Amino acid sequence: MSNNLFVALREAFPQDLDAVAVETDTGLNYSWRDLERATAMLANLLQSLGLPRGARVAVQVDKSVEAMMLYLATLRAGYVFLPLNTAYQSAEIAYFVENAEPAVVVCSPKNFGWVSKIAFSAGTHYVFTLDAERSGTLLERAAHCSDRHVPAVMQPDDLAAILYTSGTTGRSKGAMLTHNNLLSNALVLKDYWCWQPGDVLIHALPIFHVHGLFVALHGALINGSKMIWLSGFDAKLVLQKLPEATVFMGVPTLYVRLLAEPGLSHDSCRNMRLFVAGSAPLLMETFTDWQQRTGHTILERYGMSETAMLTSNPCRPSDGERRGGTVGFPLPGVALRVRGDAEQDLAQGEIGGIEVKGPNVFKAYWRMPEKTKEEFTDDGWFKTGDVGLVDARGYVCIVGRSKDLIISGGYNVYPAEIEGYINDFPGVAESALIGVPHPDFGEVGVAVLIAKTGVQLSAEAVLAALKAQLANFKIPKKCFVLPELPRNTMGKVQKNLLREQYKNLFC
Ligand code: MCA
Ligand code: AMP
Repeated sequence: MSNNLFVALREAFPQDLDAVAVETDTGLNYSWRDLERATAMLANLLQSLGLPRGARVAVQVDKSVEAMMLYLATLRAGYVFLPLNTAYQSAEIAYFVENAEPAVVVCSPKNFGWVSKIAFSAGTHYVFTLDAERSGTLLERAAHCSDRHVPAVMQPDDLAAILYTSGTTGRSKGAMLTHNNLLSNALVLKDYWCWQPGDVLIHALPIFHVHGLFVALHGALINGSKMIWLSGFDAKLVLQKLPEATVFMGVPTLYVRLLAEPGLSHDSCRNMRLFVAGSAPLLMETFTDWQQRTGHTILERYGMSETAMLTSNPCRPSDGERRGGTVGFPLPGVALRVRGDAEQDLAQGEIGGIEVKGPNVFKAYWRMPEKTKEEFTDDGWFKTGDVGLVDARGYVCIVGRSKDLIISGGYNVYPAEIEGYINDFPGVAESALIGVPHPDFGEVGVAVLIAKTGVQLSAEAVLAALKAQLANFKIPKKCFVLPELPRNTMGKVQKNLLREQYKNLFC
């Protein structure tokens, strides 16, 4: 039996391969046979390149069914998929390419100029293009390949994907996820979330992160479920599609935006079975508003790029009730503990660092053995960097993070990275990026900085410089030049005081 994740997903395809597997918001229908043939052709293209075992395929393209097929083809061919946020600019891409050394890069035609320059100079031999209108050199080349392909035989611990998730200090780390990490999690969620015949998923998330690429996509595929495939989130479009679907997954911002739609009602959700939220804290207000407006109770779950899904509120009533403000119970097979600073196990209700173990927990960070060692305990538990507790009924509650991280609209923003860029701006002496509440994105970054003596700094100029270098979601929503920064007795910037000072900026 091959442990190739693709084989397990392929086995779940329905008998009738001519049934619709994906229906796009542009009115295109793809059958399961289309998925089978296209992934075979793309896998044959990849294998025709003579790539070494474990070769990485880095992809920075707009969301499309073909991009999804490229992911499945990479698994099918036995290579390692490396999805990259479409908002990343050249400095960010240069880092990922230098760190991961992909054998193949696939980018959008509009970025081919600068991406190919970075890739070729880093030693990548193949750069293809793919756009969201089904054109580009990747498909042109694949069109000549056979639509028959025997999936590569993989071992459970063979790499399937590398997902970059920045550390609180320094540069991004590549979380190495194996076929078994992903397959074990997909199978657990299929059962725990009661996927059933006839389920239809609205897929409105990006496919360069775990939520959209693994939790949503694997969920539908491993159940042989049709997907209504949106090229991006649009609240009105989701509302229009709800009566045709049964499952929706989103970050809290998506729920906040849907609640702002007058058409959201019990009636518009009458066909729906399950709403899942995660990637960032779901406010109790959103949880209760959703119940009142739709009659549905959102199922909140907790995961990480390093672990896929860790905990989940129950789906079936026999597993318990869904409780707002909690991320539910550790999933079957996941062990979770909360420990204090002295590495002692804490009793129920006590707040400490969340640590986990399980078949879903990643192997290591790519080519960073020291960083990997730092983030696992001596007895093999992964330190999530999240702070929380397990309450008297066994529900896990995340109350904060020990890692300096801002989660904005579901995207992670690492202050250390942004502060580095701000500090490089001429005339800046020091800076601090803090997260403050935001009604739409949940939390956004606000930058404060001090100028070198005698230098006049313009906050607008600093932001403009950042916009030219960094992905747009990382750009601080506000920037203030201050005479000084609050420090503790150790001279460390007191970000908690800054968060307090600016907490009402957007609310
Ligand atoms: C867009 N902008 C943002 C964000 N998205 N700024 C901060 N945070 C964001 N998330 C910027 C845009 O560049 C634009 O700035 C301005 O805000 C308005 O953009 P808007 O049109 O509102 O953005 P959008 O295109 O509608 O996107 C918002 C979004 C998107 C749909 C919420 O951010 C999104 O799809 N988020 C989901 C991310 C995700 O999949 N997370 C899962 C990670 P300007 O005009 O200056 O360009 S996986 C994970 O966390 C773990 C493993 C887990 O548990 O799942
Ligand atoms: P990532 O770095 O993209 O893997 O994001 C993982 C982080 O997202 C976790 O370590 C948590 O800090 C956060 N996260 C994911 N799901 C939730 C949730 N339901 N509630 C609060 N934080 C969450």
